[in-house]
Amino acid sequence: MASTNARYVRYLLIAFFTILVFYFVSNSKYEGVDLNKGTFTSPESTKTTPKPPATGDAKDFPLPLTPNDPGFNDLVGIAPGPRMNATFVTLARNSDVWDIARSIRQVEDRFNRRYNYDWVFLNDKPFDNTFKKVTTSLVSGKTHYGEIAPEHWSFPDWIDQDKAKKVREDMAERKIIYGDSVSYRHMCRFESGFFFRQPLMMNYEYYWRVEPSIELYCDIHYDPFRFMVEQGKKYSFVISLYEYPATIATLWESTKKFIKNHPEHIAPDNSMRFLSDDGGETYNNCHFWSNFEIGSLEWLRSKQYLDFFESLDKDGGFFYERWGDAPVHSIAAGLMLNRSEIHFFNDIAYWHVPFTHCPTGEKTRLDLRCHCDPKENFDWKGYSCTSRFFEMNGMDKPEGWENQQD
Ligand SMILES: Nc1nc2c(ncn2[C@@H]2O[C@H](COP(=O)(O)OP(=O)(O)OP(=O)(O)O)[C@@H](O)[C@H]2O)c(=O)[nH]1
Ligand SMILES: [Mg+2]
Repeated sequence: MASTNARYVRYLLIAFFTILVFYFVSNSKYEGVDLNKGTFTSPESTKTTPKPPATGDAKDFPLPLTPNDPGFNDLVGIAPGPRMNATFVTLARNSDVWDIARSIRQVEDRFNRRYNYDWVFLNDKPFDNTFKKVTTSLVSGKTHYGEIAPEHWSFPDWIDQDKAKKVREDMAERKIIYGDSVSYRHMCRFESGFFFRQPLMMNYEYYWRVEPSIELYCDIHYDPFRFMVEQGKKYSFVISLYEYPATIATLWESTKKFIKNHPEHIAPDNSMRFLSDDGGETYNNCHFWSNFEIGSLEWLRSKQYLDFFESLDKDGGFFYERWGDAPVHSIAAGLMLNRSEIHFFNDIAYWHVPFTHCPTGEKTRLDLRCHCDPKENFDWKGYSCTSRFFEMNGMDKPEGWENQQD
């Protein structure tokens, strides 16, 4: 009798643990990971001082947006006030280490040394020790390193490989930039549909994308993440321009199909006028340049955005053409967000080869201690779409813009 009871108890325990294991496996797909465990610490790390926690109620520390606001000139030491649930994010290869080191240094010097936000690095291969050591030594917040799952960096099974290969050969002949590259296509698809649901990213609500070899030319006096949260912004940009039409020949057809299938996802006060000059019939190729982005991860993880990505992905243009993540994000933001949710950061001065955003207006540049050449500012030149953005939103262009048109 006693041994029968013991057997029942054993069966019950086994059943209980099996259910427990099954529960965790089936619920873990896009869950966050424990960041404390994931943090890389170099054996030679010199970071010994723990950072003082940022404290304070938002209302006690209003954002210093202009030189007249308290705290604007206080650029030394840890910034007071609350922090948002946000992270920097970089997709990179090990060979990008010195180029991303330059970018991190800029971001830290101009902003993050006072805010200490985390930084997530993602790669389709394991990061090597040099990459981790160098980047961890430069970032003032915690660093995390994620390896991308193969299904987020490969051809989906519905893609016809021969057709995709022919496209690459044809684009190579036509000398379309990155037209023959498979990895560039995986990169664009990953940035369009997967970076925001990597396990590490599930821990955060806002992201700031940083690429290798960028420059930041002005001090950032307030927390742009907090600005986004407090102002109800979901997506932001510093540079906008026209896409190379040969890379996205059918992207707008796919978009129109999506609009037809999902009218419920289209925002009532959308930015169609930024994207199209004929009420949505054709795409004018305007997009926000996505190598810089501060945005809401929750929005990218929303049903609206995921439905859009999945619809595009099924159409195959990431491989049958060379759809970039910039037009994909921009069309999504333009159609599925209200205009008030998209922000142009005039005060974040930025360079990614070959374009510069240098704030218009000498006073702004001096207040922000900028070191960019205003002649390089791309905003009002013919190939930029930023004028359209201003016009669509009825915004006044900053003083002096007329002198920067060519
Ligand atoms: N892990 C990984 N990262 C990549 C790969 N290709 C590109 N990236 C990263 O993806 C981002 C965009 O790639 P870039 O090569 O900068 O593309 P781009 O900005 O269109 O072109 P550039 O003008 O060359 O900068 C960068 O952060 C790269 O480091 C890849 O094959 N593997
Ligand atoms: Mg780049």
